[in-house]
Amino acid sequence: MKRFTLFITMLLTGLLLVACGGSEPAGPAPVSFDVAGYDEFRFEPQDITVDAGAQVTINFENVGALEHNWLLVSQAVDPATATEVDALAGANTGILGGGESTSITFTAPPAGTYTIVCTVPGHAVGGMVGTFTSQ
Ligand SMILES: [Cu+2]
Repeated sequence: MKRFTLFITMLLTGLLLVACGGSEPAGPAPVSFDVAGYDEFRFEPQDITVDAGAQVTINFENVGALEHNWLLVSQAVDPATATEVDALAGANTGILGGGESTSITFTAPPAGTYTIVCTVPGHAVGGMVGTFTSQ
């Protein structure tokens, strides 16, 4: 009888391991944001908060007539002189003409605070900046 109990215990343990073994720990859920760029040198929304490591999609629309872009740079970079070269991997829409839109997807950087900026000369100084928080 004890052997039988042991056998059943081992069988159930085995089944449990099989049932649980296949599932990877779930990462943060993907997120997406619709962002508009305005000729009044602002983004809407201005600030974005995500989970570190999440897949982030930015659907960026230039609703103005001027050229604009949306990109993410380290806080060490001065927004006033930032260029597309400073963009974190994948976090750069490229320059869009008035009325154009595009989508980009990138992996949210490690926990910290980053700067959103439009690198068209004069726009960041005019206020076309925001805060991107990975948490
Ligand atoms: Cu701009």
